[in-house]
Amino acid sequence: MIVIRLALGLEAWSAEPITVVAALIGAIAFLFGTGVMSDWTQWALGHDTPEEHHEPDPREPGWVRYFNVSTDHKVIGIQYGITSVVVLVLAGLFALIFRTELAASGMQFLTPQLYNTLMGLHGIVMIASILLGVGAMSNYLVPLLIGASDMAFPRLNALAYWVNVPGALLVVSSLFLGGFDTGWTGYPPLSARAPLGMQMFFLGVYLIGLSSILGSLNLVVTTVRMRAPGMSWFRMPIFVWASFATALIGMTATQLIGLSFMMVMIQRLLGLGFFDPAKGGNVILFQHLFWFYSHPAVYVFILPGLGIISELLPVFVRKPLFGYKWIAMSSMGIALVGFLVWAHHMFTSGMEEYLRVPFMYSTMLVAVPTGVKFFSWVGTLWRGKIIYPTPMLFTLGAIIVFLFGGLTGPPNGTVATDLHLHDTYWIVGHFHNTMFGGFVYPFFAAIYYWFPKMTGRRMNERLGKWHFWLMTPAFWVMTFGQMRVGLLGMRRRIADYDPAQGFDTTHLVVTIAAFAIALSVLIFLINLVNSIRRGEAATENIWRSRSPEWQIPSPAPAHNYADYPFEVIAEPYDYGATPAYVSIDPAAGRGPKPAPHTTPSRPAAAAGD
Ligand code: HEM
Ligand SMILES: [Cu+2]
Repeated sequence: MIVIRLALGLEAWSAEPITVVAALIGAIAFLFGTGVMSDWTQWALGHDTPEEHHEPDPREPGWVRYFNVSTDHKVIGIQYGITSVVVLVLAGLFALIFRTELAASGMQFLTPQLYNTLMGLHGIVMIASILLGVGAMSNYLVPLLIGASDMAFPRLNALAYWVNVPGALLVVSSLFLGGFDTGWTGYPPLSARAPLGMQMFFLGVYLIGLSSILGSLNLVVTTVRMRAPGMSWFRMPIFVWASFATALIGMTATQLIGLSFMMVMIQRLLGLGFFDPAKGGNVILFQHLFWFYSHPAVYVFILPGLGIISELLPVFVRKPLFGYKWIAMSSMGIALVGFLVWAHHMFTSGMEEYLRVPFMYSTMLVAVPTGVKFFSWVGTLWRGKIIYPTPMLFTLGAIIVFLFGGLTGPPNGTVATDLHLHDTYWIVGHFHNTMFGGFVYPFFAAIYYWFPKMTGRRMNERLGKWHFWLMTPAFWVMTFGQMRVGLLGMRRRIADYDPAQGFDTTHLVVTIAAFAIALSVLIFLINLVNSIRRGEAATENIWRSRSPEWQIPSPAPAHNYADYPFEVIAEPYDYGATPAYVSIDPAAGRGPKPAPHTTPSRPAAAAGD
């Protein structure tokens, strides 16, 4: 880099390139230090690298596994999950700080620069939390759901997780290196001259994106290659379809945001002019690259969540999933259409007029596959025997919240209305609706639902219900408040507003609601920690689900189904039908497998009711 800088007539070194290179070296050193890379280096040097994947050491306390590099997809899934929750809390704290600043007009205790940094950090750290949460669900669940013993590339899986750690640290370190005032989008020209924190933000997000690409590749190969006998494409539990569609997006779109961020980094490091009009660059190019990822990325956030909804509904309604194939195809449809709509974020950016109309129509097209999902959910609920444990509450909550997120979308995708709504708090209300409905609610549902699988213990139902019934009304107050001030003209991404506009009361109410959500999450955390240690034992199939992961003991053994005969013999959601979905004989247990002729027809393990 010194050579290039000298060739371009710049000073050989200055603080910024030194810090960036040091941060990069630090991140790589971290990966070597933790041992993520040792297998890879061994292999590159021509040594044997047997796969380290064994039963946990009984002498170690259980939690130690989760702080070490492991290649077991279940451990990695839980690592992703814990990190996601930690990061969610951090991002939530950022929100509470700047939300308090907004509670009244006039600047109280933040500077505009710090406000913007916290707001941008809240946004990007929440997004990181979602990506980690998606990683948690797909890593933990997909191999279990398709009857595989692990992911296709276990070491790559570990690498994909551990790259996130330096990534997240770098993003947060930007707070101490001058911050960045661009929000989470990092648009130039502002980002080309923001303080050094900007570079740490770019580098950190870059690493997180790398993780997402690696994880997606692994997931696609796992789904295509690792399915158990009898697990045809249309017999896969529906969450697998959702993750597969998500992984296709992650694998093909993430490069674009990586590229756009890298170009700004290089522009800053080497004085090039990609996005600098004075040097012949083009700022709109950044927006195209950025949104070509970032729009499909919203489906990376919500498709797995919608998959969780479709996965859990049949269990608590005791009915088949209505229109299974349609739901599977709708995930693929959403993934596909998601690529055709990115420019709806740029209606006000000064792009060519004639481009607006096709982008408006393609945006509206997303409603078709999404509508299919709603019909199927309603069809599944129709005349079901519904029960309401905590995961079901969160599932139903997700449907209603996401419905509202969906209904507030078309006004933003329509050019005429978007010209008014763009960059107002209406948008903030809209996307919090989609994010909570598409990710936050389903993620909580998934945690409550699979917690017994992961730990062999139950979470406390009473606290779970407190969590739900406190979070839900507070959430509605918060987003309605945001939309209201938005419609009245409140700009987003600003630290202050004019008291004459009459927003003060609504903003105060929104802040109070935000604290109530935080309180509900606190209840959840207490429940989580308590249940890990003292929860009621739940080793068997407590939800009476048909799906395969519940037919083996909890927590699942190290190699999932290695000790159990596994074959898919029926449809996944036929509650009410007699044959089990997979033929697993729990009684076969460890030890030698029974000879096939001694068990001509295995007893149905959990044949619905
Ligand atoms: C207690 C809960 C939350 C509160 C009070 C809250 C509040 C806010 C506020 C006030 C903004 C600033 C908007 C602006 O000035 O433009 C914001 C931005 C943002 N929030 Fe949240 N939020 C919460 C939870 C979440 C969650 C759970 C997610 C994602 C799953 C999320 C994602 C985002 C994103 C991506 C932005 C960036 C907006 C931008 O770039 O302008 N937030 N949030
Ligand atoms: Cu979009």
